[in-house]
Amino acid sequence: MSDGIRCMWMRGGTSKGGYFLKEDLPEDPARRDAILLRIMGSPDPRQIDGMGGADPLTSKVAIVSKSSRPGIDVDYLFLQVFVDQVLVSDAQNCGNILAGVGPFAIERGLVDAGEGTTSIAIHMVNTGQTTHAHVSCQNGKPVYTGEAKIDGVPGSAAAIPLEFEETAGSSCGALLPTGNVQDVVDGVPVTLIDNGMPCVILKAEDVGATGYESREELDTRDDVKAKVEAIRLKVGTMMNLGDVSQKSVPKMMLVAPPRAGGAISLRSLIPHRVHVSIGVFGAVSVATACLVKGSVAAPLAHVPEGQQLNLSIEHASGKMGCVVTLDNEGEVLRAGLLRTASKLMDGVVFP
Ligand code: NQM
Repeated sequence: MSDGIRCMWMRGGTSKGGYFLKEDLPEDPARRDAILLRIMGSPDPRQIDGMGGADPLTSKVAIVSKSSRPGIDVDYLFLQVFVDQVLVSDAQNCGNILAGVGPFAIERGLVDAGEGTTSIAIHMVNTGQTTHAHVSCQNGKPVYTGEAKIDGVPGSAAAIPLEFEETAGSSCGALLPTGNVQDVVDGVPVTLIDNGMPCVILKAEDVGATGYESREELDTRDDVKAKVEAIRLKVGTMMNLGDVSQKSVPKMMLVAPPRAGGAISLRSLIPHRVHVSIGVFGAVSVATACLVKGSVAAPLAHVPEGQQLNLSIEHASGKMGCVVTLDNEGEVLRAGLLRTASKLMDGVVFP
């Protein structure tokens, strides 16, 4: 058995995973990924011989290092370790795991914590954008306890506001990669959009769903999933993502009119399991779609007036509030939202 690898297990938003310093893992991506698969216990639907929680939302990895980029504190690479395939993908960002990156960077001494709030500039290696994370600190350490509640996580914790800029076209090269507000695929109108996460917006009713199902209910709907996957495989190249059969993007966003006071109702496939809530950049992309005139989402959405909008996405376990700032032309300039994180374990993992 090896001497093990130093890591911290953390909850970031509504996800959970292993946080590593870059220097603690092999440089070579193939060797690194083989180790991460063993750490998670993949491929195995139960991940019984590893740390993964048998769910894509709990089989995630953050690799963090001090940044040499001007004005940036740390670089963050996100890796999705597939549960039941020999696959580790860097083809997407994760804004939930991102919530733990600031506290982890402080814990490992990559960033000096001030008293009160420490603001950390994080370069997201997967897509090249920057996030500013605001972490509460005391005596040089992150504070995890607090009053902030996020749907999908029991109890409360310290708030970690995240602010994003210039996320449009993060992976697809443009906010609307086909240049159209709507395309039609397999007879279904779709909006292909990327404001931090490549997403396909479609009406739930167009694929035989309601958009109000529970996660468990929708997860058993093989008929819906087959239609959605057929569309996903076709739009990969249209979204400049190439062959997406082995990728965790694009995310499939089934929308319906809101019915709990939010802007829109959503069930998301990420892409083969139903999300228990919604991803962070997924939420930013859906909120943006609600604001794009002529999109599939716009006629269903309830959007408030103003230049700074609080758009709340209704999902399978509550709501995710997304604060969007528009420029004078009504285009999304900035987005931000609130997450929390927990430190669960700090130690050594044996692959
Ligand atoms: O969209 C799930 C999550 C995510 C990704 C997924 C995420 C995001 O909830 O930024 O956070 O869509 O795979 O962790």
